[in-house]
Amino acid sequence: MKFALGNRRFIAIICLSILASIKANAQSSPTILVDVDHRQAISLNGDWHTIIDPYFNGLYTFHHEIRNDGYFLNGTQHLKNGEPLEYDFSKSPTLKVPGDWNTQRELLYDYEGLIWYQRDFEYQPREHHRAFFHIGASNYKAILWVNGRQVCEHEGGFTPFDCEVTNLLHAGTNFAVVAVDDTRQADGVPTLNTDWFNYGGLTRDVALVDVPDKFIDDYDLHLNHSRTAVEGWVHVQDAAPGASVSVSIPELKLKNDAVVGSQGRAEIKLNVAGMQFWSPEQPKLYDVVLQSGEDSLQDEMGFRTVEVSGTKILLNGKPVFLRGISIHAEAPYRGGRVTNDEDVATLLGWARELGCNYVRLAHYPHDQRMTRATDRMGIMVWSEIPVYWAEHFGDPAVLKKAEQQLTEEIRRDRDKASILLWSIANETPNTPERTQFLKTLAGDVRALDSTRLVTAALLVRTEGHIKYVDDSLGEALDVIGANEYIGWYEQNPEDADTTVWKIAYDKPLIISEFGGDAKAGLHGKQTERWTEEYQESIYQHQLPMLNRIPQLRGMSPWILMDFHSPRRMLPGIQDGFNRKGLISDQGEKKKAFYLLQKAYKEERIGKAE
Ligand code: GCB
Repeated sequence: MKFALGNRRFIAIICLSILASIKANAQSSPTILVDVDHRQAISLNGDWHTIIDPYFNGLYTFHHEIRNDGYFLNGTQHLKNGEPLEYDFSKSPTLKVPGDWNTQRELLYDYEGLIWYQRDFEYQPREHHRAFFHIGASNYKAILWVNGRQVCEHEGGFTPFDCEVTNLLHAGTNFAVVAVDDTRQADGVPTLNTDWFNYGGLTRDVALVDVPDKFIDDYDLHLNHSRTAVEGWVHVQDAAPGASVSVSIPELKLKNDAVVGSQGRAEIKLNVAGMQFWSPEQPKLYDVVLQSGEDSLQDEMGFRTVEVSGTKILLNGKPVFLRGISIHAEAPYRGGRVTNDEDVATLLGWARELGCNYVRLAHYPHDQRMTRATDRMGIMVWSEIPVYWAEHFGDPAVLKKAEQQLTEEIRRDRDKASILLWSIANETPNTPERTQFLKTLAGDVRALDSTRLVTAALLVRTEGHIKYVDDSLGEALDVIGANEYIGWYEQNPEDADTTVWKIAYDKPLIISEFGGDAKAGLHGKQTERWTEEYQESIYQHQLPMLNRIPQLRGMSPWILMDFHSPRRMLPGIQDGFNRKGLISDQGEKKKAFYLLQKAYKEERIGKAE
């Protein structure tokens, strides 16, 4: 026995150095391919074999040293040292991808930890083509191996990443293994505590994407400020300076031929006389064709301008008021993460029915299906990264993680006309470190996308009947977002009647949250908490108060639909749900839904200027 242990330790030490060399050879940093869903690809959605591994046995030896013979090898025989193999993917149960694991197996409902995913796939290499493994989102950390070789690692649960696997694939059957770990991290983004459920797994589409040797990996095409031209650039990976790029909009018979400069980018300018600009009233999208050498991409895009003038938000030069609602990426009726077009259609259909022209996609980037749908439907969007509550703002590593997620979000969605606002945080404490951290992010947004507005949902300070919006971050924002809960976490609903707002910034204000819980079907007096009547009374008193704020340019009450949250445990009422939805998770509309609907439809709420 002693010998056996010693032997195993020795093997582990060798393994460690082998793993380090494998890493050095094979591991690449993930990148992001734009428009993956319009590229030639093999979908890897469907059933994946899975192993639940709370002790991380597939990664570490019994002395917690890194294994080189871990589950990622997808072994089928005894290990070389004679040890029996104690796992077998082919006999292990499956989980559906895309999907969170929590709602697929009862046993996994509250599981937080590591789960291994494995599947085989067929592949035929093509000469002068490259293959990228695309993961739409995996919450929270993921490591990918292909044919037993480690490819890349990724952290962050709501943004896509792509890892090149060209040299790791062969003709015929290949296999992929992904280790997904959703353990909450104090230094993660988000951090340990959130008011939403930590759904783990490969929650969005997975695919093997085929691109030519030199391919378009990024672009920024937007309407210029004077609305006379579509401008920007196209980046071609590995293109030689002088390589040609063209961008065309066939419907308008527009085409621009350009050449790649020293940065791998071709500058684009298309004069756009006769273009119909994207707006909620007419969400016109054009087919845009991008071409360079062997590579060509076609996508639908809308073009519009958005800017701030004093306290106004201007869309295509005209003032707009954002009649909105906040939405979590949780599937109606069945719960779990949004994974398909039907979930998206239900949620956005309800927002439409409510009379919204705007949604706040809280508190993290949603599935791209959502932003493609808002583009088509003409619903304006606030998109957010999960910098939420008390992050470790003094830690430069946390800043890096937030910057990475922001970059991934913006690169994925920079071509979506419906997104007007990038939000960099929600309800963070007003400290110097926090402000420094978020000012850096605001600068990053402007460097990545100078055509949109930067916002954040700030906390509001209360003194008696006065509400102050004076968080020092306001300076760095284009649009001020503010959350308040008069009648729920503070005061009574009718205190809104006498509330006075003092806003330290001469900028547009969006009330990014207000509301209160109600259990659908629970009725009583307006003064009884948890009833539909109490929630309705919050809305009744809020709307006139909000209408008295001259610089109010939008609102997104909290929230469209009840959603799972481990913080909400009141038996018989909450039962694990935040019940601030205007609609229950089973689609029942509460009284407050109809009240807000009436106000929105009659345009009794909000002024654009
Ligand atoms: C907030 C948070 C949101 C919560 C909500 C609530 O201020 O931004 O994530 O879910 O309040 O219901 O308490």
